[in-house]
Amino acid sequence: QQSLLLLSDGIASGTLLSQYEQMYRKNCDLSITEARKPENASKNRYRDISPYDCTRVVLMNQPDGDYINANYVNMEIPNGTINRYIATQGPLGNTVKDFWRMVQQESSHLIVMLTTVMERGRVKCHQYWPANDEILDMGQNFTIKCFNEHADETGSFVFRDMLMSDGNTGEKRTIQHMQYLAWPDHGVPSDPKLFLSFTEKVRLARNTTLLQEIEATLKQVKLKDADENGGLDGERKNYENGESPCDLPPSTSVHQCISAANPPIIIHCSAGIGRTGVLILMDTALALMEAKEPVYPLDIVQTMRDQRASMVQNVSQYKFVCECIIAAYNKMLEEDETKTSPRATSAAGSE
Ligand code: PTR
Ligand code: PTR
Repeated sequence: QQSLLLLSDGIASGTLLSQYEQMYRKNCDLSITEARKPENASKNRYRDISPYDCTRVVLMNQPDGDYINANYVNMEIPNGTINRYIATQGPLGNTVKDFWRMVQQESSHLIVMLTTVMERGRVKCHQYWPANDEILDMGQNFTIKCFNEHADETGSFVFRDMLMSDGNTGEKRTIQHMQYLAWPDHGVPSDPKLFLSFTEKVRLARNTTLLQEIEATLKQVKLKDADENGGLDGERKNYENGESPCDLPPSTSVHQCISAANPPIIIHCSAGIGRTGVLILMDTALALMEAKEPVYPLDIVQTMRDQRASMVQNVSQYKFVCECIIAAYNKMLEEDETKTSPRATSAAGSE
């Protein structure tokens, strides 16, 4: 692919990196006012990392205000897919409940954590989940249980399942939690292969939960359809009236329904810009490659920075992802070759 050749040339000559350094960190046309209100000061982990107003996640029905340091980041792939994420800071002790309410509100099934709780003696993120087999009680009948905690074979990642229960609505939901352990802030992962394998695990988890979500929504549509005996036309009418096709609250709009079937992945590190940006960039590049579309990392970074400032924090992180993109492309080519010429391989083997 032309764009990938340009990419390796750009890295070699240094032009790509100087272009990265010239790019704005923050889009100055987008306002940041909510984050700076005095009542929200204690909800920000870092004074210099704030969400734009236009893409911030607005918490609904929360007694302590609607603010959380989080932005929606939507990445459109020309084949029609929209990969949805929420990029957010590592929760603080006083924002744990806000964080979980956000997970609930956004119908998210997947949380990706790219930091540890402590790094070099400094707190990077509050431990916002309970220990394995324990329950975190946040009051008002709202609890999180953690189970099935296990590390991968290299000890670089930890996976957990969380059961969220809201006694007031009766909602119970399992959420996957995937944590990358060996990746300090301002830095890059020690091993590109491990980073690629983690990104692939995240993609697999998204696809699996997406399929389950669509199946569940379809089942509810069918049940409701049969129940009302209204047929497909009846269903369409309900959509047009802005009614939900599933058992979301009656006020749920069509837009919210679609969002429910394509829920965002919640990604955080400590500030929610550096490592979080790297993962979203990599995931987007892989999706573009699969769709046989050109990959222009700088454009991707700009699209991200128009939704959350400073995404992909420094040039070493940018260079690292560009190299991983090239490695992933070569791997894809190799796999395609073995797929398309199985006879050549077996003939060579039998000679
Ligand atoms: N800049 C941070 C602040 O706004 O408080 C402080 C800070 C400094 C946080 C450095 C993290 C830092 O990273 P490291 O732990 O790698 O020095
Ligand atoms: N004020 C902090 C600093 O500049 O050090 C903010 C900060 C902290 C920025 C961590 C980025 C950080 O990395 P990450 O987004 O990967 O957690």
